[in-house]
Amino acid sequence: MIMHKVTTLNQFIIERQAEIPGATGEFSRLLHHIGIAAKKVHREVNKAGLVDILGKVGSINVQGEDQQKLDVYADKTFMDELRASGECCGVATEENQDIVVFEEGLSKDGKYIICMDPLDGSSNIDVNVSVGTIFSIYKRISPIGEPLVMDDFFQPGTEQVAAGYVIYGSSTMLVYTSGNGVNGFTLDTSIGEFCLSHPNMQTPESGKIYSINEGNYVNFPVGVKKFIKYCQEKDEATKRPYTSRYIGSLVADFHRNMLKGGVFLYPQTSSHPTGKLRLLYECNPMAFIAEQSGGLATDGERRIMEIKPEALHQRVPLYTGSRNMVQKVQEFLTFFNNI
Ligand code: AHM
Ligand code: MG
Repeated sequence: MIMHKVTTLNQFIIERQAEIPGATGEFSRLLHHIGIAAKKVHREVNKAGLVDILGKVGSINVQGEDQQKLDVYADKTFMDELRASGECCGVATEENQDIVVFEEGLSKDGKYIICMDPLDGSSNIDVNVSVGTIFSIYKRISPIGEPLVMDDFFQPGTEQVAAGYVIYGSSTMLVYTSGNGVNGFTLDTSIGEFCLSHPNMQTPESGKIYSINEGNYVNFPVGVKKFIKYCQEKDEATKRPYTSRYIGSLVADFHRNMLKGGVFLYPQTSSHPTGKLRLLYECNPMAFIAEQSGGLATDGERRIMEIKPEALHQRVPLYTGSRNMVQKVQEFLTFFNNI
């Protein structure tokens, strides 16, 4: 029998602790608790199809508890685990209008804050399509022991200590970076552990996939329209036409492009004049991962991670993926002046 050495997420983060400047066991504990929450959400997401058998949202389950919507469940689960870690003193999530401050116990002295989208693309659950969790970790800048301030959450993405996502797909994976490359862990459900399956992930420099919701075509900036036509033209040297792939679940579209090479575009549209995706919960963490795997992420003008946030739920356009493809989008946008 061949025995493979398996590295679990917990082993890995303890071994890599030294990579984070000034990090002690606190950061490892935080990631450990994120891993636990991800496993709990995985379990519930996988039961989603049984909802008609077990009872619908809003009904009472056999234990007499109210059934929760999965995005509410994910939000509460991550919140509880982050609070339990004792290392995180406040959280901003897509589910909450305002920041949530942990004021009791050990947590109030935690040195990290988290921005996260607990269950991105949750409308896809009803049709059995992959969804994800996206998170971003910062060190607070206000002094420990004093109340958190909004500026703790309004740090540019360049200040991220770590970022990651969990994809609940045909298997569940946790992918994260702490600024020294990107590593992916697949959940082995037989032992209940995330195991290192994709060490040092690299985005191909170029790819053949473009991902965009073309239903919004008429409202796209001219540069994006021209880029789409460029993708569709035949050209042997650049292996065009490219292939269009759009799941409508950011984590799934991003993950596929990262593995295969490609570009993801969410420009401004008439219904979302500054773009749909949120800077704090979606764009910054994905940008950190994109760059750490050799790719790029811009809003068409600026590097995503250099944008100074001005509001918790701020939305920005997002162009991310393989370096050469993002640069090409950028060329089109600049040439056509982002109109
Ligand atoms: P959500 O945070 O409300 O779930 O929306 C975010 C999702 C992303 O996962 C995805 O990339 C995008 O919305 C798809 O939007 P659209 O349906 O407009 O193409
Ligand atoms: Mg979202």
